[in-house]
Amino acid sequence: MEEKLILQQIASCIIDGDTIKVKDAVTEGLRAMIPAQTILEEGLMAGMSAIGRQFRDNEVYVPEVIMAAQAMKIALHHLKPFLADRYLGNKGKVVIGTVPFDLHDLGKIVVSVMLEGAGFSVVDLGVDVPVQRFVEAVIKEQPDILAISCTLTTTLTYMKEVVEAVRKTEAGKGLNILVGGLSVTPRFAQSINADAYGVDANLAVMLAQAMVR
Ligand code: B12
Repeated sequence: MEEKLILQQIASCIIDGDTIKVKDAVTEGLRAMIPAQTILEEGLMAGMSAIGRQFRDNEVYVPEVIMAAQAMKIALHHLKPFLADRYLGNKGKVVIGTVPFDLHDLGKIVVSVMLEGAGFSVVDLGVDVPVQRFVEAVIKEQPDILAISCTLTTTLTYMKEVVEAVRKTEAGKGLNILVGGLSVTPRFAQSINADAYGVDANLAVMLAQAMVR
């Protein structure tokens, strides 16, 4: 099958929330020698953007979006070994999490997978992570980078709280803090004293690499 068609099929599996077919569709893409990065961007993310537009326009509702997110997670899990170059070695440690009360998971997962692919070891704290948990993780893990994700405009204020609380600790003083997510802007990132803002996962990787260099 032609590359474009396979990618469309992968995107359709995400849009339809087809948690069974999506794995086969990704496998077919890999067999057809489509680069894992292309499958991620032009298949999975394209599907997620489409469902996002449908959600915005009230064409689909929360259950459909949850199914799409489920399919995306399964696909990402399947694709991960092909994105990750295990021979790159350890480039540094990243602790990542989503701010309190924000349940949006996918952007953070994509960033994590891509960072692992670039040779970073990633400690993923999950979603709706309390401020104190970020602080404890920074003290315990002593990472090179703290990455914080925020999707909802209403939870942006917690990103500020996380940065402030982490900066107060010894481990957090010189720590590189990288922020991103749909509601974050470069200006906001600067206003809360984050070190960098990444608009997408590719930039997240480039910024993380620059931070540990
Ligand atoms: C999927 C989804 C959900 C799912 C989440 C499932 C899951 N497991 O993640 C569910 C159904 C649970 C959900 C719920 C809600 N959602 Co919602 N959701 C979406 C949707 C459709 C897609 C988001 C997504 O996953 N995109 C794909 C990922 C890969 O993209 P991304 O998150 O942008 O991440 C990329 C970058 O931002 C960046 N990035 C992300 N994190 C980080 C971190 C760092 C450090 C860096 C550098 C970069 C980075 O890199 C990523 C990859 O390139 C969007 C619509 C849209 N168009 O985005 C709405 C959207 C985000 N949701 C919205 C809303 C309002 C809600 C609800 C309040 C709805 C409701 N009325 O109940 C609830 C809130 C629940 C909560 N407390 O969090 C609004 C947010 C508006 C706003 N600005 O605040 C949106 C924009 C829809 C809309 N147009 O109204 N949602």
